[in-house]
Parts: sequence; C-alpha cells; structure tokens
Amino acid sequence: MEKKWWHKTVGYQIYPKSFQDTNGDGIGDLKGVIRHLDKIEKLGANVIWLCPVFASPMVDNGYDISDYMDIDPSFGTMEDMKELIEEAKKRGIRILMDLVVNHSSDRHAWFQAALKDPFGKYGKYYVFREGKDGKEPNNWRSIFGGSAWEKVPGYDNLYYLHIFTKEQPDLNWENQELREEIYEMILKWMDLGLGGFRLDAISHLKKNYQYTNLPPDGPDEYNMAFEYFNNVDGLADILREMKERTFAPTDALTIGEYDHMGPEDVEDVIGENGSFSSVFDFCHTLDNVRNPKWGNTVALFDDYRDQLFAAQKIVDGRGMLCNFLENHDKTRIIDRFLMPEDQNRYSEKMLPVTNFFLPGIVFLYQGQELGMRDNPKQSIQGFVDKPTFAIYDRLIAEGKTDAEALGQINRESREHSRTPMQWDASAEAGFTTGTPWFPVNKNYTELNYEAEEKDPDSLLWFYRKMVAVRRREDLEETFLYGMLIPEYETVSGVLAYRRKDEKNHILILTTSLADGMALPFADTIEEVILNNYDTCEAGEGTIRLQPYQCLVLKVKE
Ligand code: TEU
Ligand code: CA
Repeated sequence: MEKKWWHKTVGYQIYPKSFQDTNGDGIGDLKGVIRHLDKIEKLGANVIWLCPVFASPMVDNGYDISDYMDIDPSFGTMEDMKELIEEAKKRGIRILMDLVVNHSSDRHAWFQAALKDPFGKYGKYYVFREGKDGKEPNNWRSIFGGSAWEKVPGYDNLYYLHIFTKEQPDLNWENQELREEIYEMILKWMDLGLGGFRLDAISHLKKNYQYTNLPPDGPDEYNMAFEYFNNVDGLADILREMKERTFAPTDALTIGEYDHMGPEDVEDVIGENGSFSSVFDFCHTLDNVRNPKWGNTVALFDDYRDQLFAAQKIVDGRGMLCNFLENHDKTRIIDRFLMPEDQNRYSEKMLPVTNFFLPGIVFLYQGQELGMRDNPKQSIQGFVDKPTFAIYDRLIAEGKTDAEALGQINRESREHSRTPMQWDASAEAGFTTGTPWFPVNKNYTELNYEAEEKDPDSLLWFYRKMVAVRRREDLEETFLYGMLIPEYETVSGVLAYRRKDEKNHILILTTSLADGMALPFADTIEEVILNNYDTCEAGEGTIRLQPYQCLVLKVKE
C-alpha cells in the first residue's frame, strides 16, 4: 500500500450545533470550535470532520444546503471558517467539510428556479416526473418516511423526488451540467486549504428509475425501495468522474458515507485507484442491546465481533475502512452496547479498544471521549428531528401505543447523540449562556469535561492514552500496515486480534464478560501497553481476564 498522510488519521467528528455556543443564542458555532481546538489537540486527533456549516434553513440541521458557497449565519462567517482552518493547521489538525450533494435544500436558488419552470434548465438539476393514475410516479418510500415524491405546487400531475425529507430534493446526477457545477464548488472549497471531505449519503447518487410499483412493505402503500437508490449499477462511474475532476491531483482525505459496500465494490470505492480514501464501516450500527435480537451485552458483543472481522475480510487489505463507534446519526455507544448493569468504569474503557487497533483509520465523535449518554424523553414532544416524528407516526399506524412508540424511539433515536457537549458543571454544562436549542442531558453535573480532566482515572484520560498508543513511534507502522489475525474467535464474550509485522507482534484482548474468564494463553508478554486495570493476570499457559478487561500487549515472536 502506498503510504499517505491520512493513514495516520485519528479523527474527531464535530456536530457544530451542539459543540459550543459563543454568542448566547443557544446554537453552537464556529468560534466555539476554535475555542476548544487545544482540547482536540490534547486528545491526539489530527483531523476534524465538521458536520455541515453551509447556509441552510436547518430542516435537517444543515444537511439541507441552500447555498454551497456560504456559511450559515447561525454558525458564523466565512472569516470564521478561514480562521478555524488556520488555527487547526497550527495544531497539526486538518479540517474535513461535509459535502452534501445527493440533494440540496428546497430553498436553494436552483430548486426555486426549478419550481418556477420545471421543464427549463434548473428543472433538469432535479428529478421531476409525471404522476401515474392520479398518484406518485411510483411507490418508493423516503428514507425519512412517507412517499419519496412530493407534488409540485401549481401542477396537477407533477412530482419531484426526495429520498430524505421533502425539503431535501434529490439532485439529478444524470445531468452533466449539474455535475460540473458541483465540481466547481468542490474545487473552490479545496482552495481554502481543507484537509478533505466527508461525503454525505454518497452511495445514493445513482438511481434506478424503473417506474414499476413494488409490493407495499408496510401499512402505507409504499416500499422502502433501497436497492433502487443505493449502490445502483453505474454509481462507480459517477464517483470516479467526481474524483478525477476534483480530488485526484491532491492528497485530500475523502471519506464516503457508503451504505452496503459489497466485496465487488471495494476496488472501485477504496482500492488503490478507488473513488475515496476511505468509507465509514457501518457493519455494527444496527447492534443495540435494547434490540430483542441481541438483548444482552455478551450476545451483542459476539455478533459485533463477527461483523467487524467479516468487514475486514471483505476489504482484505485492499484499502482502509474508517472504524468508528458513534456519530450524529446513532445512539451513544455505552447505552447501545452495554446493559445498564454492565456499565461501569471498566466496560466503558473496554468498548473503544475493540475496534481502535484494527486496520483502517479511526474516528471519534464529540462527547464519546467523555462517555456521554443517551437522553430519553418523557414525551414524543421532547424530540425535534423531523424523521423522528415520521417514525412515530409509522409506529402508531402499525398499531403501537404511544408508550410503545416512545419506548422504541428512546431506544433507537439518532437525536441522543445531538445533546449539547458537557464542558463543566455550570448552568447548561457550559455549552451556552442562553437557552440551548436542544436540552442538555441532566447528568452533566457529574459527567463533564472539567471533572474528567481533573481525574487521571477518567474515561477522557483513557481515550488520550489509547490515541497515544496508536501514535507511539515504535508501534505506529504495525497498527497502520501490520497483518490482522483474529484470535479466540469462537470464545463467547471475547473479542481479540493480533497485529503483526517484522518489528512488532501486538495482541489486543477485550472481554464483555461480567465475571471475566480464564483463557488458554501461549504468548510471552514483553510489555503491557494499555490496560483498564492495574494488573494483568497472565500465568503459565493461561491468562485471566478480569471483568470487562481490555489489554494491548506486546508479545514475543
Ligand atoms: O445520512 C444518510 C443516511 O442515513 C443514509 O445514507 C443511509 O443509507 C440510510 O440511513 C440507511 O441506513 C446522512 C447524514 O448523516 C444524516 O444526518 C442526514 O440526515 C442524511 O444524510 C440526509 O442528508
Ligand atoms: Ca451561537
């Protein structure tokens, strides 16, 4: 593998709206990100992925862009953005912006022009189609609920496509003129000195426009026709062109949000000449202890392990996955992976070690390093995200009671990850001097950055140590390019693997067992590199793992 700077990525994802408010309007902003750069540097991150900060009516918190060339005033100005890039650079940190080009906002000038003249130039930037038999062109369901088609105001039988909310019309990637506009926009942003991009919903750009209705798969008349708008044949050609026209001559880090990358896609997507540097590995994101399929920490952990190794096998050294546990679309990992009785100082440290030393780059999400938790609501009115209400309506239509629907949403909602960052024990966790746009989790008086900074045994300090291990000069090459050898694969409650090259042989051992366990052990330990306990109980032919222990060991060849 040809070596690249971004192979050393330890990324930190920021959801700016919830990170730090500096002007008292209750909304996080770019100045707030600048304020905390030293902390991100101290954690050891060298890349920041900034969720969208472009001009937006904020129907989807910035994933609905109304002007690609401007910063939303709620986040700050273009000057703030330039300052952030500069200040980050001083600390050895590069900024990735979030490129949302599957769709725009319905407030974008292109879409406004398209509505006025659906058959003119800008109509071809989007997907307008005639309805059938007095209904939508077909019965695709939007990912965020309801029909994927919305009627064009002022027309009897004309619709536009939106696979997310109706305020997020899909751009027409079949139109070369549209593609050119997007490429030009990307190049302009790159001129500012960005580290690269995270590419939103990028596996959806190509659609299979077969207008046959599919059998309804729910109480509504729609079908979640995912395979008609995800990873569709021909997608690779679009992505290759995008790369060639924009990133190719640079050393930008590009990470695709790519659902369902199959073995046959690896080469095209992240191979030597692939369209992106890396993709987020979603293999584990459906795992949830509160899902009856897993239901307990150990069952989930075993399944998670199998999926991690399967994903690595698919890639098979041909590229680098992006290993992560949390993001702004998922619940918090401690609540997702650990039953309440399994949550403690040891288990919360063990979780990130499970995938942090696998081949690939890594990403952490704001607050993960503090162990921030989900924030269940007493009523559906406590939520604010549009898709949440669509999910609620669907559950009610399926016959669930209000309590059941709320219960399910409290278990699964992506909104849990969007509560404000907990900086200290002062009012509103130090996030804002005003009223936060979304309530702070009440646990902030105990669980906050300042408290953990003062406690050398805290999760925050453990994350710092973990990052430092990955970066340790004598080990880094092994973690980046060493061989992966899964270990103890059939032992329930154990997730373990080796990383090996000519220089080092590292064994990573983690367990989800509340009582720990003894494992047969033939290795000779040279150094205990990372441990969530003070002791490592290795003896003649066995090692005793303590409850929820994690170990990174340097062993003899
Ligand atoms: O999420 C995209 C997304 O959820 C789909 O690409 C995914 O394939 C689907 O959910 C099935 O798992 C991104 C952002 O991360 C999210 O916050 C936005 O709301 C969404 O795009 C729309 O821009
Ligand atoms: Ca603000």
